[in-house]
Amino acid sequence: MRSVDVMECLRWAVLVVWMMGVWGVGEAKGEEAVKPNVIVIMADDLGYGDTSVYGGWVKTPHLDRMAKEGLKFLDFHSNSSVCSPTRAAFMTGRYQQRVGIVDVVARHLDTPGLDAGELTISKALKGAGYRTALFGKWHLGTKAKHNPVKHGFDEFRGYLSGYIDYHNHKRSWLNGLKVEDQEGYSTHVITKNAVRFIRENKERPFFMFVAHEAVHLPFQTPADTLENRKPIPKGERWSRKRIRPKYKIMLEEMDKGIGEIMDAVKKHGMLDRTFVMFLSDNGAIGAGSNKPLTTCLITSWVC
Ligand SMILES: [Ca+2]
Repeated sequence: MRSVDVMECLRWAVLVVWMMGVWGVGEAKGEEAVKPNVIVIMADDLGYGDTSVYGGWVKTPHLDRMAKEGLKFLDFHSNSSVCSPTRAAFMTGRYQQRVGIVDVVARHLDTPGLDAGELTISKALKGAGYRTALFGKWHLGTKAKHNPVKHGFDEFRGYLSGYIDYHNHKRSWLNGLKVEDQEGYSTHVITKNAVRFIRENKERPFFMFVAHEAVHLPFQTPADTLENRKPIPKGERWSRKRIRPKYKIMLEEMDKGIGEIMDAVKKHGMLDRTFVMFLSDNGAIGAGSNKPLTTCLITSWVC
């Protein structure tokens, strides 16, 4: 692919995904100047009013730093109020209805996955010589024909469904097409994969989609291992008092991971040739805050 086409791909992606910050955009010398690395970090169900970037109730120093040193967007609109359509639009650069993903991909909704014939940003960048990877959530189909490796990702470590247990994912964590678990708290596992991928690809352009599980339910912190869990008293499962402190820790853990990713970019000398973008796929539910917007996940009413 010609260099001008590479930039077209990037512009296409930027228009779709930029929401909270861009950091590390600059000029580089030689061939790398026209093939910058692209890292897209997507939170799941994070509210507009959750992070300190937007004056929210949880301190997120690493996101704050991204915004301070990069750009903060105040009028970005996600493509949908639920997971799969937003991801379909991001991956293809098209309205989600045009690729048949009008609702979350779920068995009971009889929704299809993303057809392997669609042109995706990962395919386009792979065709341009990029190494491509997805770590974390896919939610665009559970069949092999819908798998990220069929959509231009050289590497996929993560899960195909809407969410998993943060600690127990033996049956749902994949390496490409195969079930192959990586033990640990999913937010940490996703970050470790991302940092490792940056290290392994420091000599070549890459596109990495870091699709975090955080802060989607179930509300589980690193301390909520299987061994540590206690029965939840009746009526408290959705108690804001119970889940809000957990949500806060989940967001803080993701923010720490973003700091580790940024540190890796810096450590390997990529600051001047790496786009890093952060966004949420839609708004928050009960535990989070969407202020000053009204309503939440699942609804499209924003004023
Ligand atoms: Ca979501």
